[in-house]
Amino acid sequence: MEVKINNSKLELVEGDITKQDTDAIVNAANSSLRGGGGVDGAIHRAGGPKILEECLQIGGCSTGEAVITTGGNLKARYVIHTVGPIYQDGCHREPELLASCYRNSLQLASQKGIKSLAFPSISTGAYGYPVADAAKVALSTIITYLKEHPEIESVRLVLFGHSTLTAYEQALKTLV
Ligand code: AR6
Repeated sequence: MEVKINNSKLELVEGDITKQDTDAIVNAANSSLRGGGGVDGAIHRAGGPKILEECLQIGGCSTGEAVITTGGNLKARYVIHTVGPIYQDGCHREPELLASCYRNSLQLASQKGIKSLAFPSISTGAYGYPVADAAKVALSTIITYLKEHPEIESVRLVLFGHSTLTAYEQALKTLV
């Protein structure tokens, strides 16, 4: 599924984020930036040790914030590492913190002259955020940003598995 937000493209695809040819890919990291499982593990495996070296130099990242490294051996030139909230019950600032992840990642992209980026579904794996709720937060935050920032030409959500893709498609239909 693909929509236009002014002149920018927003697309939803099923796939593996490590294979994307966008200028940057976004990692769903943890605050230590020392790597982990899920999408974090896949990015470090595919990108090689250079990314972890840079992460260790940065030293850490708070929930809702984002930092940037080069892309190592990946096709993408940069990896933006952001730390999603661990879902408790939805009443512990989870939506606000998840929105910050997307917004701060997009702001870093704008600052670095990155024109295309790919996001995974942040927080909906190990961190337990219900996918339908996370999809609404992710897409509404991205759409708001793209409306004000035409310098970002394309945002791709790379969803792992068909049910996650379907949840994002349903959320997007209610927003555009
Ligand atoms: N490409 C795209 N999406 C993927 C891939 C991939 N290669 N692999 C998994 N996903 P998660 P979180 C999906 O757990 O919930 C790590 O250990 C996955 O199916 O990667 O933010 C970190 O170090 C799910 O839909 O991230 C943290 O400790 C989504 O990516 C913690 O997990 C996010 O799942 C972060 O948890």
